[in-house]
Amino acid sequence: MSTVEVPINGERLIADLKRLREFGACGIGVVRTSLSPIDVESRHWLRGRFEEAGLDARIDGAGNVIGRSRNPGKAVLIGSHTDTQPTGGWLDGAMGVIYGLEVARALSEAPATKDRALDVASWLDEEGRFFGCFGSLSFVGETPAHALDALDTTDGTNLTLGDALHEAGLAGVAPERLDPNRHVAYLEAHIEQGPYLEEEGNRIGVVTSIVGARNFIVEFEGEQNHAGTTPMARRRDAAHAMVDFAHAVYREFPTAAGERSVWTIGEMTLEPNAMSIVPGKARLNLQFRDQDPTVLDRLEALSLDLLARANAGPCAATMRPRKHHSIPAPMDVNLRGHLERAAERHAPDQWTSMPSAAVHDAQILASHLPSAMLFVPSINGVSHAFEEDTSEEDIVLGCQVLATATASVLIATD
Ligand code: HGY
Ligand code: MN
Ligand code: MN
Repeated sequence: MSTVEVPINGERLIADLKRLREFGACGIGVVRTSLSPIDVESRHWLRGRFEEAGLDARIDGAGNVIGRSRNPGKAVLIGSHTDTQPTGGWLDGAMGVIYGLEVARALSEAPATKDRALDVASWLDEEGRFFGCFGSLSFVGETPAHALDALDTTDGTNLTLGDALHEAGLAGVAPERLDPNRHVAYLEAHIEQGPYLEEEGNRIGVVTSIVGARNFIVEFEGEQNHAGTTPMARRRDAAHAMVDFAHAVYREFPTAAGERSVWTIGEMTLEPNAMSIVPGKARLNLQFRDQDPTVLDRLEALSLDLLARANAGPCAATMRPRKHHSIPAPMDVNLRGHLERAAERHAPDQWTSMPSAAVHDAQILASHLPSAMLFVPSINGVSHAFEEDTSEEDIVLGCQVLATATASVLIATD
């Protein structure tokens, strides 16, 4: 393991993180959904910061902010995302991008690494306002064609991604692509977004594998009618059908689930959603995740079985896949070693290896490039909520571990 010193500047790191937080600040949280006006504004700011750090920076046709080192030779790529959930926290994604910026500066300031190449990226739409991981999928050449025209935003603004890119002035702008002759590794740092690091007294997590996640829209169609005059036996109540289906999911998924499977019904809507009207239509979003694709297949098969049972009732039920279905991805063992040694150096006995129960752009890159991730603790394990937070000490420590590991990976390319 290289023992080069690549000191980061913690104050500079925190200052940039807090400046980014101001784009879409909402109390202690952030609302900066991909390609919203404030997100576009933040991307131009970020591009400027990349340039000031000596990177050749641009916003590409997929909305990615890419900073490319001007140094020749093999490059490590560090990235994450700066778009947020409809009600998000200030660190989810943003921390990993600003880490990349700070590591690029630290490498350029250290004699042993000033001629090394580090590229930095903010991937568009990891959070799936439009699709999910759209920017990183574009970068690896897997742009999902139907994502551009889909009308299915998570924040109810109903705009297609194509229109949003056009409004951001990015229509026709060339996308950046992974360069297999240049990029040798991808590293991503992220908040854990869960409770384990904090509960176990660890300050760094080295990710072993990233979960796969699937989303389905399940729709129920009955008959809208009067809530008073329609006898119970004659109703085709879409709400009743949806609630029965949801109840069956919670009752039967444990029979098909793995040890760490999770499933969530995070969206439910009724039409016309009026107190004296029997709903004619209802729809829910069913999401489930696991590290094992065969478990995901089992849960999907069970969902279809529950759908068939719903169709035996008075309402018609349909189920269709929604947005990006992420594939479980093991992290590169060699890169994990660099992260583990750096963690032991800066946080001896306060680090652990662990799976990621959240989806990340790293699982997109992992199909094309050796990839690895590190986590820092989330206070109270909270994320995808305004209360999301991490101590400044842990934020700075995580960045130093990443800088040391990045230097070690770069030197190992000799
Ligand atoms: O949902 C996820 O796992 C990610 O934070 N988008
Ligand atoms: Mn994230
Ligand atoms: Mn997220």
